[in-house]
Amino acid sequence: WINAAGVALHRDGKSLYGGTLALETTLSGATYQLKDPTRGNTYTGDAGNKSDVCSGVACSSRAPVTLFTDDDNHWGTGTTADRSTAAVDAQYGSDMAWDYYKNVHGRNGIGNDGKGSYNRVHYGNNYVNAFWDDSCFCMTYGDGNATQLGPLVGLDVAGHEMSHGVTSKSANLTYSGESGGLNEATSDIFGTLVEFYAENAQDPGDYLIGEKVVRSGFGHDALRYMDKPSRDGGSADYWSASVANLNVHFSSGVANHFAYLLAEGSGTRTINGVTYNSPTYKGSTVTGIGRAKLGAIWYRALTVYMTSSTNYAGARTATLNAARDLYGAGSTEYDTVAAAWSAVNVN
Ligand code: ASN
Ligand code: ZN
Ligand code: CA
Repeated sequence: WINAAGVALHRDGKSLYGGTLALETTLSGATYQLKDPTRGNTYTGDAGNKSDVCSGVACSSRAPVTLFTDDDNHWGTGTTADRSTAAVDAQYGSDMAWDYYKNVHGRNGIGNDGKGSYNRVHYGNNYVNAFWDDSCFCMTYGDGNATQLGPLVGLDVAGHEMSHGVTSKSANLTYSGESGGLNEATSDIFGTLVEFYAENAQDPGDYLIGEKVVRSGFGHDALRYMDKPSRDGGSADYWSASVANLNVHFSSGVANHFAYLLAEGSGTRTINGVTYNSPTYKGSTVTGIGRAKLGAIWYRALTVYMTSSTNYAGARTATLNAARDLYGAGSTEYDTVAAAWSAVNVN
């Protein structure tokens, strides 16, 4: 129980996807709880492979959330044989999302009110999804199935889902049409920035979504690809009038592609060992301004300028306004926001 710096960790967990991780926990009597007093008491519980019974937003029953406990404060084993292992990943995902929003954007929790959320793992039976739910202000993770996806507790997936909570508390982008694509892209952008922020050698930052979660039967090595979203077989690389008719996880492609181009630029590039090749609508060249400025611009656009009905044209205006506020109207950053949107045919 020694971390990379040679410091003994008194509380840690062996995760599924991220190696051995430091955890903050709560001692209650003689037992430790998987509840983090340093991050708003965010906690993780076992849903016992039960499901919510809901019709729309009205639920007649909810899966249980049995708080994980441990006697020696060393959690999980690194495999699914121990039910605590996926809980370690989920709690870590919450930790990194909390830290990213707090330390990078000054946001105090998902709701910016200092309050933690909670996670439910082992939801349902072979449930192949994860979701944020505003009504419980909580995160839910399925175990996946044997062939397509494993347990959905990957760091970028966690960051994606919790960012739905941030969107809900800010722009509240309506989850259909172009605003729905922007809602999804916001979660992919910040899920990715959370992954880069964590600097976990077992799960380095990349512009792929769900690369840790997919299994060979899925047919792709990630759920989504930001450099060229059409790599997933369904997402749009460029805006057109028909983008609004796509599923929100595919119409998001236009903004994911914008975000990649804004941060990294067009053409080929290798980052943390992954090679990308990002095209542009008319073959223009975009020179990236880096991930930190992407995050600052998107966060300000989301929390200051976007509204529930913002569409792609409105997102262009919102991010230009944000770039003007942060860097000035004649800045390279402002001009690159314009160039990156034009490169995905949003003018
Ligand atoms: N995992 C999905 C998502 O967050 C759940 C959904 O379709 N809303 O996008
Ligand atoms: Zn989503
Ligand atoms: Ca990723």
